[in-house]
Amino acid sequence: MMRLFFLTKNEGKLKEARMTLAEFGIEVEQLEGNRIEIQSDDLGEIALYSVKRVGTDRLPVIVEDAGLFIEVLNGFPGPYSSYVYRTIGCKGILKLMEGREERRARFRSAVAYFDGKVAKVFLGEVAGIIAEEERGHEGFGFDPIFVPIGYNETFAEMGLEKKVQISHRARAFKALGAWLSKGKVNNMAGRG
Ligand code: ITT
Repeated sequence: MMRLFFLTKNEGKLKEARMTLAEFGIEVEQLEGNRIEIQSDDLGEIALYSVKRVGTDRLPVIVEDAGLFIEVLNGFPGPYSSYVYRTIGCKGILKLMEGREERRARFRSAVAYFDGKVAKVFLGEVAGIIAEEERGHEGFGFDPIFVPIGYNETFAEMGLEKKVQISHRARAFKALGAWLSKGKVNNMAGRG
């Protein structure tokens, strides 16, 4: 069984990564600590820069940079989602969205992988709308105010199993899982 080391302090991210990669027979172990984050509008660039500078001998290592991009706010909070969540939270976002008809938003995820030589980034996103009020208690971050397209429940109402069918993070981690599985097959073919 393959094992990856995920540098993150976010337990919610860790759970979703584990659940998604388990389907590929990949195990995820948490590395605790801070990652270096540059400022950029591009989550892929942020994640790639971070992963190359983790400075661990526990490889392969992954990091994830994610964010909520609200259309009518020109993509805010985007790469600053973690900070905005800690400062104004879901309530602050709802306040900014008060009286607005246009409520489209998307979550984006960039998962970056580094094995000491090869670095690669995988992207995922999910479209939805910002709810009128907070609903639900599962998940983390902005889950109580995000309703994915085609659903009536927020991510916080639907819970983890349903969320990982469609989430930005699950999509990025699935792309990583597929790439790693393909590599394994190729390596075995090479050996044969
Ligand atoms: P690490 O850097 O330690 O991994 P973090 O939470 O600081 O954890 P980010 O910088 O990627 O990670 O922050 C993204 C923020 O965006 C996160 O803290 C949430 O507030 C929000 N967010 C991202 N994905 C989310 C999701 O699936 N559900 C709810 N909120 C999410």
